[in-house]
Amino acid sequence: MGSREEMLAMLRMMMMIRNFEETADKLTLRGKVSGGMHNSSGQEAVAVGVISALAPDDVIATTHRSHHHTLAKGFTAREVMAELMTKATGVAKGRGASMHLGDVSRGHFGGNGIVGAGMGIGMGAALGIKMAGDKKVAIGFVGDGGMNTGRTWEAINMAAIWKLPLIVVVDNNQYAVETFIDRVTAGGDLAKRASGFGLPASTIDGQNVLEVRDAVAQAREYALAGNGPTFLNALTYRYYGHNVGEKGQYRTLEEIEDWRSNRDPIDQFAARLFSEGHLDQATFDEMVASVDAEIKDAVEFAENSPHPDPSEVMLNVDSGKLRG
Ligand SMILES: Cc1ncc(C[n+]2csc(CCOP(=O)(O)OP(=O)(O)O)c2C)c(N)n1
Ligand SMILES: [Mg+2]
Repeated sequence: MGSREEMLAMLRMMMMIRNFEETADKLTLRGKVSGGMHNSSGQEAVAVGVISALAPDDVIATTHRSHHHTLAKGFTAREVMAELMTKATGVAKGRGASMHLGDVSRGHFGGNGIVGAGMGIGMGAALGIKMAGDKKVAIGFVGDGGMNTGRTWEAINMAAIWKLPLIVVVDNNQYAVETFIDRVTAGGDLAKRASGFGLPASTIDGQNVLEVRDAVAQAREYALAGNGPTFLNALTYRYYGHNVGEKGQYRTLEEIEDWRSNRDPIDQFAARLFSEGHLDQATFDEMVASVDAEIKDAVEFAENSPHPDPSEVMLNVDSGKLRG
């Protein structure tokens, strides 16, 4: 399972992401976050499970819904919140906002507004890793909606035929805006579809952080041994609408309540840590308070930060080094 410290750090990270998202959601409704955002509440175990199986040098490329991946990758709540408010202290110096969090120099190849494109960039990063002879892997996150776009499968085909160190992670929250996955996915089983490309492919419980971590750890070993990519379809659920302000009337309240009450990734992991004696009430209460303080501090930091100087807007735009 891992050390107690590792387990508590994973739980705290999931709690921090949840608090960040619910806070950012409210700030968006109040007009403080520029251009809206996609809330990842409910999907924390996918992000935290994946990233906790990685080494710091491993890289990720992601989607329009990427706050959870970015925070789990080690970007601070301060710099992510500041980016949401397009402030100069943000992850991308205030040029990217919610959908373009990233910093190549820190192993984050960006969020992406084009469905499926982030995973293609992950494949490119994996090709770069292989050409350089580096011992690391790339994660290509993609949504279930991105499973029905052509570029996804072009990238998977190339990764498979060239044995690239790519791990495809489907952050499968089962909806692409208002469309339930079963209505648009021929053949039904995404892992079966991927296995047609000759790579290991499976569906995992995206609400179980340890199951996600172990599957990625195995895929990572497989890639580092030169065997090529793995495809992981992580089944999860988003609690809110597609983006802030969208009401999500295409889902029943019973369905949302069932996932929240019975399959919440944080509740399930905390319950397990309590029952196995790794967590006590005082430690848990301290974690709640420290996460709360961290997010309040992040909001204050972001609100008090300046917007970028317009004269710097084109600086380093083509170098992939926004902090340069
Ligand atoms: C190529 C392309 N087509 C359509 C859109 C519009 N669009 C934005 S998000 C989205 C749904 C994506 O669903 P999914 O991949 O499941 O990700 P989720 O929002 O559930 O995280 C669509 C169709 C887009 N941004 N890019
Ligand atoms: Mg989806």
